[in-house]
Amino acid sequence: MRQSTLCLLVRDDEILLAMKKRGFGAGKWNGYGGKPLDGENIEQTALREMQEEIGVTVESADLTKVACLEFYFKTKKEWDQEVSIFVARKWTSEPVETEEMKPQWFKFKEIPYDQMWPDDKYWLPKVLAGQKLEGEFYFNDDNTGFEKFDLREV
Ligand code: 6OG
Repeated sequence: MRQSTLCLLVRDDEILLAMKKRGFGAGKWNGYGGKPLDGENIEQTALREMQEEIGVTVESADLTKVACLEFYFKTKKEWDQEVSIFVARKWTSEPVETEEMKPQWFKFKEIPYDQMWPDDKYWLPKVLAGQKLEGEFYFNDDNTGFEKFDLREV
């Protein structure tokens, strides 16, 4: 299955989300990330995407893999993907808006789940509470919810 990455910066009780301005997931708040280039491992992809999409540099030692989630789209099989999710609490340079994303800090209690992918409200609170997860989500016909999903702490 197609691989992708999703990265989240966290400080104290705040998370940096970014508004996706174009492409897959446009109009939603999300982490930043994308697909590996040829020859890249998944950590290298995560580090490159954070640099490209919000202009921050993270050292590989400061990147923690927190989840691996598989998404299945009933009506858009070409969207099926396995997303590796990373959290970083240390980085250099301030996040900046780019052509692809507009970053903004949110208090954990004010995360705009109604403007995010519908899976996020299930896994993100657990990740922010320190859990490591794996799971599968099977979207319904209009991609607003799930026919079934399974989420496990690992
Ligand atoms: P590009 O393909 O545009 O990157 N992504 C998801 N993120 C969340 N929160 N939920 C999902 O549920 C997702 N499916 C994909 C992975 C797409 C970005 O969107 C993430 C990538 O960071 C379906 O390069």
